[in-house]
Amino acid sequence: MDNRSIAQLLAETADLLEIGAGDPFRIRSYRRAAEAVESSTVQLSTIALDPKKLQEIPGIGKGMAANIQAIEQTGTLPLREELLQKFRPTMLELLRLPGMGPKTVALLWDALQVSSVDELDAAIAAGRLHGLPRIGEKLIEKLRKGIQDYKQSTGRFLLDDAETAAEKLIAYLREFPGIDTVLPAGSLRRGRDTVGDLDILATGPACAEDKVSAAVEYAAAYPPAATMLAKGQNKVSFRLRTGLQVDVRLLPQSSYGAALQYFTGSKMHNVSVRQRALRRGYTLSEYALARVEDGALVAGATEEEIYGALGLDWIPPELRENNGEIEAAEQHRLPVLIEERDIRGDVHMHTTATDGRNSIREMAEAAMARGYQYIAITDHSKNLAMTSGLDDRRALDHIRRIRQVDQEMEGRIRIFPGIEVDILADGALDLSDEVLAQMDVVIASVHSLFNQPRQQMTDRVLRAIENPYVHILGHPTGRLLLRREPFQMDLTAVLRRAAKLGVAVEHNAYPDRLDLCDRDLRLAREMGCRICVNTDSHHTSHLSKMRYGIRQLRRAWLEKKDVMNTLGTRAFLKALRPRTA
Ligand code: DGT
Ligand code: CA
Ligand code: CA
Ligand code: ZN
Repeated sequence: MDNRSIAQLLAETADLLEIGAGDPFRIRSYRRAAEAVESSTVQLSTIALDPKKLQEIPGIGKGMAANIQAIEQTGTLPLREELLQKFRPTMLELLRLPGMGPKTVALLWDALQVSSVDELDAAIAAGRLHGLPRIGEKLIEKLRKGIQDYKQSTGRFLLDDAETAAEKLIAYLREFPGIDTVLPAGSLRRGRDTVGDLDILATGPACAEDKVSAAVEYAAAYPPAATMLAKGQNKVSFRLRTGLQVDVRLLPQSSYGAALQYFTGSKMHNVSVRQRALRRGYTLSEYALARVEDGALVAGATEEEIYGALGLDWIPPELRENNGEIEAAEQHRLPVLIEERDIRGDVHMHTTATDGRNSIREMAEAAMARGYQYIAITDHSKNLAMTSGLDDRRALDHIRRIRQVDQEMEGRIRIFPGIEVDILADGALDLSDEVLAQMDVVIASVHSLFNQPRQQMTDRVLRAIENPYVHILGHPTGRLLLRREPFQMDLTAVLRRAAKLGVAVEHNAYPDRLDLCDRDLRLAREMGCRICVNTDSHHTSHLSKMRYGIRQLRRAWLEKKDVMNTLGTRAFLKALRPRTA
């Protein structure tokens, strides 16, 4: 275990002791040890088996050395576990609120039995904190604000962060003998653009009802788990250090499909499926699909069986939002959703000419490794000064360099010269038409003045796409997930005009953007827009973020034929807005 984690366990133990009004001397010794460990330059795990060496660290005595050894061996501290049994694990979260110390936590527990952030939120809302000793109006206000911030910061997570966290945990769970299948359910499985918490489902012989407790213990010992929230018969919930909550469920093979169906959601989809089951004389639960009259099991081990027994085709998780997928599954007309392997090229990426990290050639080679037939290099224009964006002259030089590398590739991959040209305040473009005319792929994007009034922004973007050299409208709403709302704009008007002009709209697959969102993508298709999915890579490693974009396209019901860059090189070029000039 790393020093920071050891220090955190010691500090938490000190906090818990203080909540329990423990011996001040003892409390201080834990705090001092936590600080010593945190600031130690020696990796404690390398000397944990040598008590003498541990005691050489100032602030660590004999008893504390034994504690650190226990942490290394078991991943926790007996005293901490004991105290967590006595109080509640969620109390440690309360302590993270500004203005909250162990004494206040103890007071709230004694007076109101409040032991979690949610309970505190409710108690404040009900005015139950008024009149408690040492709790004034100012502190209550501070806590209210702190709860808000806390909920926001632990609110939702980007899809790629959630997926990475899930993959690590899944790999860990699979190492346990007798666990063979581990899948994410919930919003991550449905590919939502952000994820609230992880719902992980595991099965295998070790998850059988009479054996499951060992697997539960193993899941609960997941080293990155920072706060244990609940531990049940076949379920463990904890929070990772990032604040991301994880629910792990261990299920017998016979009900794995039912659980996967239930915990994949969405809630609204499940409500519809359950009603359908009832109309057919079945009950559907997280354990099984069963007959109402005698409780006989109908299906449970796989999702296919369950949907099949209800007269439905299996529904891809991305569609399970109660948006018509059940009717479509009944009539066998679910779309054949686009897949990552359908993509033939990526036409939005940056290089060292502006704010990218790799050269033209490096980007091309990375794209070849992904099996692409073509890419476009689309660096920034001069209005984005902090990226050292290109002016007309540098843009022309860049075109020459791109064509040069394209030739050197000898047809193994095509590299199109392009640009991501800024849409200026009034809708004019940041480079001259003469230069734009020489680019094979022109993406126009808004990167500034996001707060213009709705009509002004609409006019601005409409004017930009009227420019005959624009092929693609880049990240059309400017949203940054968890950071910036989409800007105000009449998107329907923009999409209508784009469809008419033959300007494609981008789905920007970079996980901070995922712009257009799933709902707007569906609208764009309905309005007849061409759609192009790009990564906006600033590094060769970003090309693989394509998969997050594909998830959004699937959520928008899109098929291969709906997306331009599933076309081969020549067909793709032909599908770009024709140049009339
Ligand atoms: P999230 O975590 O906010 O990104 O979204 P989900 O969809 O992962 O929601 P979550 O974690 O609360 O629950 C996971 C799934 O479990 C949810 O999609 C459907 C199912 N589920 C949970 N609670 C309920 C419930 O009260 N009723 C029904 N029908 N399903 C539920
Ligand atoms: Ca979830
Ligand atoms: Ca959950
Ligand atoms: Zn951009």
